[in-house]
Amino acid sequence: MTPNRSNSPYSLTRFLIEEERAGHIRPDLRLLIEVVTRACKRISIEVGKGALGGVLGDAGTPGQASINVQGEAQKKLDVIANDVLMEANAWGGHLAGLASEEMDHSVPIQELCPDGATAGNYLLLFDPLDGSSNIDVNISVGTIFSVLRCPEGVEKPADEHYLQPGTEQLVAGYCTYGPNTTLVLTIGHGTHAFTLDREIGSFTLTTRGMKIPEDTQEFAVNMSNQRHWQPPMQSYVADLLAGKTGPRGKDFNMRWVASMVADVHRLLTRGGIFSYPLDAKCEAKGGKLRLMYEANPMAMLVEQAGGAASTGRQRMLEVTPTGLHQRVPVFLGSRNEVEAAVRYHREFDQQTPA
Ligand code: P6P
Repeated sequence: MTPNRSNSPYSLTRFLIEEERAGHIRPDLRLLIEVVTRACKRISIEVGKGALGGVLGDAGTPGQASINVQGEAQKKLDVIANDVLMEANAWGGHLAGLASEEMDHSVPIQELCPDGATAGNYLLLFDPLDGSSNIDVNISVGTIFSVLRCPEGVEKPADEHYLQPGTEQLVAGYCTYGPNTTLVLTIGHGTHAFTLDREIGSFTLTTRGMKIPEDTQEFAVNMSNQRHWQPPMQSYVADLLAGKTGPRGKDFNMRWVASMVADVHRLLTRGGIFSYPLDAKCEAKGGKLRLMYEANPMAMLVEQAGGAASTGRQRMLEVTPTGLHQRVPVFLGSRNEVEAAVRYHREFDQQTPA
């Protein structure tokens, strides 16, 4: 009897094989995605141990915190997640190199696997555990990743070979470790969600073709920075807060998880706008969030779901990178709301002499 395939769970592997047959991805890129998502399953297990796994709290020794290139104290799970992704990708032969929020510089595959892994065609960038300040209070965190093509003829990629605009991304995704573990992935043909079936250890397709509503009544921003914002952001949010009685003519709700993966997953699921604008505290660094492994992959996922992503003054995916850990202001989510926020910035700039 032929099994009733229509009822069998639609696994990530089956989805990727069908995308390969459709000519959307090459076999080596499909295998790279499988390696990265398998590492995310391992990270989900480590995160899920919580206090029982001795993995909470700060990395380093008592009184001697471990500080990463961002100047942030690393959590134990930041280091664990980074190691899981490095180990998983060391021997596969799919990568030419990788770069992480947790490491000062990119790592060519020859250094990652000295016994001569074959250099592959791709560059992998990731934030191994975004939102990790939430770990110790049991709030959702996640892994964000992005895949670029290694430039032709580059055997041993260095940092400058990663500095490609977001439009060059071949793959973008995140895995959120929350009440359930969900992978959200794009290979340039829509944004799709896969939920981890823990009983069989497999990601199962649960939403094909996520679509972000064009309008929203929900915004996500850290309001405690309000007094530090630039004038266009002050005006934009003041009008949101004025609600029905103000120029927007409708009331808005606010959410801020302080875990980008959680906030973005919400707006991909039900609409919204996520903002981390320039403020007096982060302006000198160019912003708070990182372009290459936070803003760009999220921008690709959001655009592929019909949303928009901007720095407030430029389409995110068209920013020309100048540094591996470059920071940018971020507005992304429901298309019409992002365009509203951009309009406040454009009108301010037009009225302000250069
Ligand atoms: P704040 C987490 O550290 C992160 O990089 C993003 O995940 C999150 O959106 C943002 O920073 C939170 O920043 O200033 O609210 O703590």
